[in-house]
Amino acid sequence: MRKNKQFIQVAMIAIILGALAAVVAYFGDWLPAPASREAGRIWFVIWISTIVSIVIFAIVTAAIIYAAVKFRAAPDDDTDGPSIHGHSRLEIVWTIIPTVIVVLLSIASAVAMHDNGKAAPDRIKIEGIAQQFSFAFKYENGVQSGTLRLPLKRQAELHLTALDVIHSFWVPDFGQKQDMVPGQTFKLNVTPTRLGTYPLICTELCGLGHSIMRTSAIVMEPAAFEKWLADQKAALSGPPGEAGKTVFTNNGCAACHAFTAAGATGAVGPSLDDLSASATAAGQPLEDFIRESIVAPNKVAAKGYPANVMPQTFAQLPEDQLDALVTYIAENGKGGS
Ligand code: HEC
Ligand SMILES: [Cu+2]
Repeated sequence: MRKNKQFIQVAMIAIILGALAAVVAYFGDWLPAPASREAGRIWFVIWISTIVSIVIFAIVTAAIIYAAVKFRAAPDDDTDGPSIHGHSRLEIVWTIIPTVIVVLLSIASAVAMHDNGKAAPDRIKIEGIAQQFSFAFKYENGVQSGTLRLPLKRQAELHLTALDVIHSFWVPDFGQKQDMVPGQTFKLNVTPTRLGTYPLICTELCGLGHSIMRTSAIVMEPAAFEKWLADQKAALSGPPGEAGKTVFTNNGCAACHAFTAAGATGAVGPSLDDLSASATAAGQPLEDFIRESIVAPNKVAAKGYPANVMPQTFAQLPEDQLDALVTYIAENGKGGS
């Protein structure tokens, strides 16, 4: 009888604690709402483990609180407690329960990982290249962009690699992290389920500029995505001025440079409006100077500006895009007009 009453009291405490923890877990703003199918599966596993954790937390903490209050020794009680030796049934129970839990969690994770790794027949392939301190994304038609654009509800198979040190691809709303390792290419599937612009960040400490290594993943309506891709392609094969402007915009130059022709006002790097003086100082023809500044930005750092800030990924640009970019900047960055 006494035991029954104790059990009910512990159970009451456990239910109260469990309810409190569940409220904190459910109403706390812990995770972004999943924006991809893959994230949905990962969230499912996270919720299973959260529920298991809450149950264990409630039972263990209830037992501790009950014991601390109920069995507290009186201030003047110096006697030893009863000497207890083993309890086989208890030991079997506390071995079997965790084993079952761990096996169930492994199965749930394995199913989620397997489903997330499955290739859809209509997937698009996108190459992702990381370098200190920027990302570049290349599409199958040759377009390269500093932001990742994805069509809604269609699987994108990202082929991720790095050029210098280890970086890591992370869009919190997509749930997955994937290391980007020089010399290796890893695949990652993303099937976006929500339109929007999501932060895309490097989540592997990769050097001094690690904290600025971020861009966006933009999920678009499929038709708008196809149009964007085709427009980029068309602009790239159009007159050099237009092609160069597209390359300039796609690769995020505007974030760091002021350039009147492109309406850019960035202030991290020097203005590109008047490069003649810099070219003369470097003893190079204007176009050669611009090309070298883009492909090997650290060879000569502009006076008063830090080296290693301008990304080196632009050396990866397809030759025709690089040519168009150089021509475009040379045309509009002579100064003195
Ligand atoms: C993260 C910021 C950043 C981005 C993005 C960036 N740059 Fe730069 N850029 C710099 C900094 C800082 C310098 C000055 C230091 C140096 O020369 O490396 C610079 C220097 C240059 C120079 C030489 C300017 C001079 O006066 O010597 C050119 C040309 C240039 N960038 C073009 C570009 C182009 C084109 C793009 C896009 C494809 C681009 N940059 C993207 C930061 C950036
Ligand atoms: Cu990085």
